[in-house]
Amino acid sequence: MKVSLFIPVKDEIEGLRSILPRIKKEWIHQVVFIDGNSKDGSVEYIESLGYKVIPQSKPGLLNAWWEGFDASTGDVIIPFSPDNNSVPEDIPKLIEKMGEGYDIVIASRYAKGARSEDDDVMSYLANRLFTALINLLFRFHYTDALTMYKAFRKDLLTELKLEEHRKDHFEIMLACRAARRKLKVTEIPSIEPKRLGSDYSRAHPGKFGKYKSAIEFLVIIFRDWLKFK
Ligand SMILES: Nc1nc2c(ncn2[C@@H]2O[C@H](COP(=O)(O)OP(=O)(O)O)[C@@H](O)[C@H]2O)c(=O)[nH]1
Ligand SMILES: [Mg+2]
Repeated sequence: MKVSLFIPVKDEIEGLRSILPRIKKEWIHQVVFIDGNSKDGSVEYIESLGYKVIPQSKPGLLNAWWEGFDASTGDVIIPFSPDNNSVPEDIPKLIEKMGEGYDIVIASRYAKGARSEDDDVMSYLANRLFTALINLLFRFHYTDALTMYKAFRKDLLTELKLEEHRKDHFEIMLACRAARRKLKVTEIPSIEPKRLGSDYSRAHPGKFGKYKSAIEFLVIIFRDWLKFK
């Protein structure tokens, strides 16, 4: 089983310095870095460790995701946040579980024994409520449907027709569609430490960004509930 670790980066020098030395190259087949025009030395630091960095051609985190997936040559993809939200030591645990034949293994922040140290009240409630809504509508058993940190079979991108919706929020669609198809999904408990570095490289800065995402999430959930078979 070949594993591609996909890391989107936008000015994350502080997180990268803490995270990258802890990722063992023998765990994975490939690390794909997609850079959103970092200006804080992130790219230079990554390259100094012998990795290649791909500059993003279209702006925005979603484009970074798809450019990362397109560049991934593994059978399994693990999206990984370099801002300290994803714990590198859980990578081998995700891979081991995938080896047992799962389609998706989620690094859950809300499974027994896990927690998020990065949540505020709003993000905690949003994560729990959206996960509960997806479980209710699609009759599934997620504890964390929204986290980016997980391992999944790359073929799901075509099997679940995700490639046809490159402009839609990826995690929500993957969660809804995997649940609808009753795929083999499991979770491991994974602590989400606090984000390192500045807030401005966040994908959805400010309060308004979060409300906009929440509405987008609802639209996708109900669209897939009605239409995706
Ligand atoms: N390549 C790229 N990376 C981005 C962009 N926006 C955010 N990121 C990275 O995506 C990762 C996840 O974003 P973050 O805001 O922390 O997401 P959250 O933890 O889910 O709120 C961070 O490490 C950012 O550096 C972008 O436009 N391009
Ligand atoms: Mg983050």
